[in-house]
Amino acid sequence: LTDLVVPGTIWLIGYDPKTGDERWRVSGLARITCTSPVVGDGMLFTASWTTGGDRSAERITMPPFEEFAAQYDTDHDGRFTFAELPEGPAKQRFKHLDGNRSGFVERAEWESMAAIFARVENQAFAVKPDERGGLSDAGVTWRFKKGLPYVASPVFYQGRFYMVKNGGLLTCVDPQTGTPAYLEERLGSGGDYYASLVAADGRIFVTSQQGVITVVAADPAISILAKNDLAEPIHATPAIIGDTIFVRTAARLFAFRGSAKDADEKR
Ligand SMILES: [Ca+2]
Ligand SMILES: [Ca+2]
Repeated sequence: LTDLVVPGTIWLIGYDPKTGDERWRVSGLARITCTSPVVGDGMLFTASWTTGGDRSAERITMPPFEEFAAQYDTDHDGRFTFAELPEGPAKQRFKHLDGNRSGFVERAEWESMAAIFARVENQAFAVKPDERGGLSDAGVTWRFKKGLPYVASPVFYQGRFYMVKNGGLLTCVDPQTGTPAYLEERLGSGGDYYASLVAADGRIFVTSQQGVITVVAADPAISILAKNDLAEPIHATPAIIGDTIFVRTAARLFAFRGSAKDADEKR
């Protein structure tokens, strides 16, 4: 059975590729999901994070329409103009809120966005298919809310699940139990992480937007093997073909190949 798996706001949805019909959905994604899910050990894993979605003091919530209108709908026409909204998350997202581009945020628009903000979850989770190959909330084996990536997709490699949080914090999770082998270990290379994690030859390659590729052993304890500063921004995910890793920086395409000495050691 093959499904087209599409992560979006709140929902991870599986479609029948032949008909486009929805076959299943699982809840628990962030408001904006940039990452791709990964598979391993007969499960599907996903991790997503967006500002304002953590269950903390910084979580963005929208008050009921009536409550907000009583305070800010100053001309009492039952909708908000940009000028009426106070400084804050709603005003910052005015274009997003005004879905029908009327120039006003109407009640329905306010309420649908409020429902999204109430439902989003920044988290990683693992989900097992049911006997029909469908995924649902009932099949979720664990959910994990730390060390989450924004743009960089996680990787499943040699029986472990890895993800990198902006700032250069690497987390390794046991895919069976959802417990971390290590949590938010500092790679020492800050900034954002756009390139997805890739793995080969017992190593995880973690690429920062500032251009540093940190090579970490695929072990249950953090072990940094090398750091390579390519001195140019990197947004693209490195590609591994055979014994060569291709890296596209802002201005160049690099190919790195294992040295003859390495090859000898492997024999
Ligand atoms: Ca108004
Ligand atoms: Ca509108």
